Amino acid sequence: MKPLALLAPNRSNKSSPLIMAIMNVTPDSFSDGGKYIHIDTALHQIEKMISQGADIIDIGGESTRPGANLVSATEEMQRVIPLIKAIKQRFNIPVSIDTSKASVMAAAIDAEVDMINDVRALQNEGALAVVAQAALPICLMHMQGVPQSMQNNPHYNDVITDIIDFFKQRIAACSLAGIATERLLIDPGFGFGKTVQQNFRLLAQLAEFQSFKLPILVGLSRKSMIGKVLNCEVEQRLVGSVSAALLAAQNGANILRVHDVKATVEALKILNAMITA
Ligand code: 7PJ
Repeated sequence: MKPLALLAPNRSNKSSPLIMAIMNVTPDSFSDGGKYIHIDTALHQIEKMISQGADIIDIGGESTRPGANLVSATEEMQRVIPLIKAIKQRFNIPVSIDTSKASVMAAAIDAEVDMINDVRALQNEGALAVVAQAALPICLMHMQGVPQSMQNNPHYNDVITDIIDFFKQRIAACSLAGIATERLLIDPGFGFGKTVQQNFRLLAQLAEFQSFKLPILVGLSRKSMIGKVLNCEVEQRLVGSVSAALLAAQNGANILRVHDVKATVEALKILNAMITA
């Protein structure tokens, strides 16, 4: 297995970002809702993404798109835990669990997940304690508000400094709970309570988050900030997504969370060819 030491903060910025491939097992995901709820279909897609160059598979069982329905812990577990086990059995690739629920995190840890990806940055009840008991990397993502209403009227004094302040607070909370800072990754949370302009400002100034000396993860793939600029639906956002991923890579992203692995890997090869020349 590729060690998650790959995520270590001392990876040079010039080395290519890792590809985190998205596997949503939700009936209502915004871009591939319902496509992968059957385990065999999901495993087939995962095998394909691995062959295309995915470094990590991110499994999500709760849709966090704007206005999405809430899902119970039991249902979320039924969606994700068998799949995590099946991937660990068949493939040699780190698996990340995209969840905010402490009980789902605990079950995923039992199923030998390699990383936790929390869009609520361990603010849900019990999450800090569960993660403190494990020794895995954990991604803290910024979100303003809650998915049901986060896009209604996002407001910041300054989107960059407000999010930097949020990370300072969450890193301190983790530290207090016994989670070593070296285990943390940060993600500004594109599309989570941000206007299109705020999202693009985050992309332009992504390098400011390097001040934490933690790996930076970004998810831009097929998001509405791309659809708004291109005026296109979710299935027409490939070129926009890859372009945005490339800009993020140039601006300091260490992990790119994407749907389209092959296209993103090819784009990164071009960037790398330029950098190494
Ligand atoms: C993100 C995520 C993201 C991290 C989702 C979607 C919505 N986790 N989970 N960052 N987005 N870390 O894929 O559009 O941006 S779900």
